[in-house]
Amino acid sequence: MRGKGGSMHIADLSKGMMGANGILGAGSPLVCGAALAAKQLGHNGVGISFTGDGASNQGMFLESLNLAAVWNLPAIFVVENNGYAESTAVDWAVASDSYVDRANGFGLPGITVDGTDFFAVYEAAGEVIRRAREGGGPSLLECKMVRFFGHFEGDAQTYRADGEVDDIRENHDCLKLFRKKVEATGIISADEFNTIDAEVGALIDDAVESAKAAPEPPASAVLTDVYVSY
Ligand SMILES: Cc1ncc(C[n+]2csc(CCOP(=O)(O)OP(=O)(O)O)c2C)c(N)n1
Ligand SMILES: [Mg+2]
Repeated sequence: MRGKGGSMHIADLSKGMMGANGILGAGSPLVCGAALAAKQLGHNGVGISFTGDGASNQGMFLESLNLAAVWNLPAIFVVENNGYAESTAVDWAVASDSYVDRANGFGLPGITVDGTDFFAVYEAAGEVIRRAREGGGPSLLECKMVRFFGHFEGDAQTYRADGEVDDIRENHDCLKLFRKKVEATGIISADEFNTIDAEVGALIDDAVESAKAAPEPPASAVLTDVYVSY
């Protein structure tokens, strides 16, 4: 909150967003809890967890698949497979070639989809959400992704092939691919896309400028916005 936690600690309970988690894989059991609550309370909610290829090797994630299947929870486990966990390529760390096979081992159906294709993700997500809402239980959705950046600012990425990042930026940028597809239909014109790009760019520039211009917080604010008081 207010820039104190960094990317690991973004949460917005008012939108049902339970928060990112600095402990890899720890979000999955929480999502089982949310899905159990939805089932018990009889509302239409679906619990959805987002886990990286690395985090999905955590025991908690695999236990959550099992629990969700045993309790037939309206839970969806999205695996964002971007090929790397820090500097470890997925082939070095994940025994199975397919996350769907892994899910099948726990009794869950799954779908693998090109995660850079907005429309493919939309369709596949719709299918698994529908299944969960109709009482069909949990599913896994593997999104094949790419990684534009290193693991941290200044990561030299010596573990990546020459030209790999240039290629994915050129050919597998989900925003470029979305624009190409939508422009071809004529639903949104090139001019409209340029206007949107300029507006969003200006919003980001303004946010950066105002953050840089803001006064340093006083020492007395060190504990505010850090803990939620329930
Ligand atoms: C339990 C635990 N072990 C190790 C770490 C350190 N760590 C932070 S990110 C990361 C790699 C995560 O890889 P992946 O799940 O593929 O996510 P990506 O960075 O690709 O989004 C590791 C090992 C951690 N935060 N929590
Ligand atoms: Mg990864």
